[in-house]
This record gives sequence, C-alpha cells and structure tokens, in this order.
Amino acid sequence: MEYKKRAELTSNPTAQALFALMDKKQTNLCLAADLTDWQELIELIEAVGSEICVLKTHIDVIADLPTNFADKLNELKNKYNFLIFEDRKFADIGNTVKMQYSSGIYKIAGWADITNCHVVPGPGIIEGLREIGLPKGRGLLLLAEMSSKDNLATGEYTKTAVTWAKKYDDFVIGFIGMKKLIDDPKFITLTPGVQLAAGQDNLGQQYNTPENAIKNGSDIIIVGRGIYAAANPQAEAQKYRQAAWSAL
Ligand code: S5P
Repeated sequence: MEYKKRAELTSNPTAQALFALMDKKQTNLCLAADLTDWQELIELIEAVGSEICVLKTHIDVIADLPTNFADKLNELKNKYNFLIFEDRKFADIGNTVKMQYSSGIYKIAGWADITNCHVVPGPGIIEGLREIGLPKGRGLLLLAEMSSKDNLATGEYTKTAVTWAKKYDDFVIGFIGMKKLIDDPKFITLTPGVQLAAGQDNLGQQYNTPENAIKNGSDIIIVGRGIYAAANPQAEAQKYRQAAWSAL
C-alpha cells in the first residue's frame, strides 16, 4: 500500500509525517548515528541527511554534548527533512518513564519525534510515556523483537507487544521488529541488524541484508556501522538506500 494511503489510516501526527516524508523523499533508510563525538556526529548527519527518512540517536553516548544540542538537531532535521528517533529503550514502570522521557538532562520528549520502549514492565510503560508524548504528537515504537543472538523477545512476548500496540494505536506507531508482525498498514516496522553482507559482530549482533529485511515485511532498515564505519559514509548510505527502496 502506498505511504500516502497508509498516512490516512493513522491518527498519530508523527506516523502521518513519516509516511508523507518517505513518499516525498523516496527513502526507507534510517541512520543509526552512534558516534560519541558531537562534531563527528554533525559531520555524519551533514553527509548522510539527504539519504534518510529517520535519524536515530543514542543521545547518552555523546561525550561532549553541547547544551543547545536539540536546537542543532532540529536545524539539521529541517535542512534535510528527516524525523528524529531517540533510541532510549525505556524499560521501567509508568511513573518513572514519564520523568525519564520529559525531564533530566536530555528532555527527550522535547525534541525526539519518535522514541521506543521495551514491553517487559507491562502496559503501564506505554501509558506513562503516552501521557507525556501524546499531547506533543509524538510516536512510540515497541521493541517487539530484537536483532541480537538469543534475545528473549520472541513468541508470546512479541505477540503481546502487538496486542498492546493495537490497544494504544493513537501513540504506538509501530515496532522494532525483524519482520512484519501485524497485517495492519498503519503500523510501521523498523528493522535493525542490517548490513550489505549478512553476518554478525563479536557481541551477538546479527546482520541481515537490506533485501531480506524488506522482503520479510519491514518498512525501514536501520543501519549504523554499515554506514558510519565506511570510508565514505555518504556513498555507502546511497547503496543502502537504493537496496532497501528497490526491494519494496
Ligand atoms: O534489536 C535491536 C534494536 C535496536 S534499536 N538491535 C539493534 O541493533 N538496535 C540498534 O540499532 C542499536 O542500538 C544500534 O544503534 C543499531 C544497530 O547498529 P549497527 O551498527 O549494528 O548497524
């Protein structure tokens, strides 16, 4: 189904914006910008920003984060037209995640269009995040599956995540998953563990190819080291973009 049509199926403004921008920009590539040096991160975004639909951050790994980091990320977001996904992987009770999402040093809800959470604490985690994020029009992804070897997000756990996504579909916009988990086009599946050659790293990360991820029903591939560790990240991002888009 076309992205424009999928945008009409969801009431969530972030999901609508994501479908619209994928349609306009013709890309289903998400960059996992996992660099610890702020200046290098900015240079990477400048190099790759025009190729991606989503910039995924781990804001807490940056060693020299300036106080105006959110303004700078927003400036780049507007310049290159992508959404920002803070990969926070919240995992606590509802009352605690509300504070972690809205407050502290990072104030994630203030600048991240999308964030994600584990479902291990039960639906209260979604309800807590939703209290903060829904009034701001933010979107949440549930970690229904993971890419790493021997992870526990399988079977009934994954199915329960899908059930809760349906229940909170004004705020939950989709999943981190390795394949399509539900036949409902309003939900978006983002898949990590993607490199041009299948394989693994030495800490249990498992890689599938862009073609296989998309053929398994994923919408967006998440690529980190495959792009930022390459000699020419921009050229490499173009390869991933082309591979993932043509596999649709
Ligand atoms: O199951 C997961 C979920 C996520 S969000 N496996 C993952 O690898 N991720 C994230 O995707 C991880 O935190 C990292 O930012 C990125 C994968 O990076 P790469 O360098 O292995 O491509």
